[in-house]
Amino acid sequence: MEEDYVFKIVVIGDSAVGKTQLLGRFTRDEFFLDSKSTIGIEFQTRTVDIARRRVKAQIWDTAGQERYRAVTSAYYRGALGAMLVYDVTRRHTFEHAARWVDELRAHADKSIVVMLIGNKADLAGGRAVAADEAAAFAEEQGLFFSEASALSGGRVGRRHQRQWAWRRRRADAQGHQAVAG
Ligand SMILES: Nc1nc2c(ncn2[C@@H]2O[C@H](COP(=O)(O)OP(=O)(O)OP(=O)(O)O)[C@@H](O)[C@H]2O)c(=O)[nH]1
Ligand SMILES: [Mg+2]
Repeated sequence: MEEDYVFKIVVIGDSAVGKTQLLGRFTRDEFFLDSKSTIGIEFQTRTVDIARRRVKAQIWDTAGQERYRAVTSAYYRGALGAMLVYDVTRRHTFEHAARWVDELRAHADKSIVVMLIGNKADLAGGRAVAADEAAAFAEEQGLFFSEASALSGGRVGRRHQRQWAWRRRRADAQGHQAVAG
């Protein structure tokens, strides 16, 4: 069945924060403990029904490792949403979030919707970033915020669905359909 909308979403954040695993959890409900670092760019899709419309999310994933990052503008082109992921157990990945926000402001559409995601929330004992602190940063930067766990699957589905419902309304308001493929 044809989809009514195709939304491009990009996933960004430092290496090993769990971007690829979050994506795998969401699109195939899979998780691999020994995943390999991403090289280049990949995308995965999942179609969901929201308010009687078929919405295909085309979610782009790339390497957080600096040495693989040849992409900038092309990666962000046409993206309606971004998921900026950090690892709640590694503080520097949260501290780098401000730099990722700068990169978005430099290369992405001004109206892009950004969700800050504190991943690995299952590792409660190793927590190095308080949810309140991240929520405050998100508010100051105008981002949505949620913690998640690609390992346990916590909150991944509902969060995305909320994001899409929101985006579909916006797409309706702007009168555009099927932005890609
Ligand atoms: N405990 C736990 N481990 C996770 C979670 N998500 C990812 N991991 C682990 O963290 C490591 C890195 O995950 P990836 O998804 O490959 O990280 P990435 O952000 O895609 O990394 P790059 O591709 O290098 O940018 C892997 O060993 C995963 O198994 C999670 O929610 N909880
Ligand atoms: Mg990856």
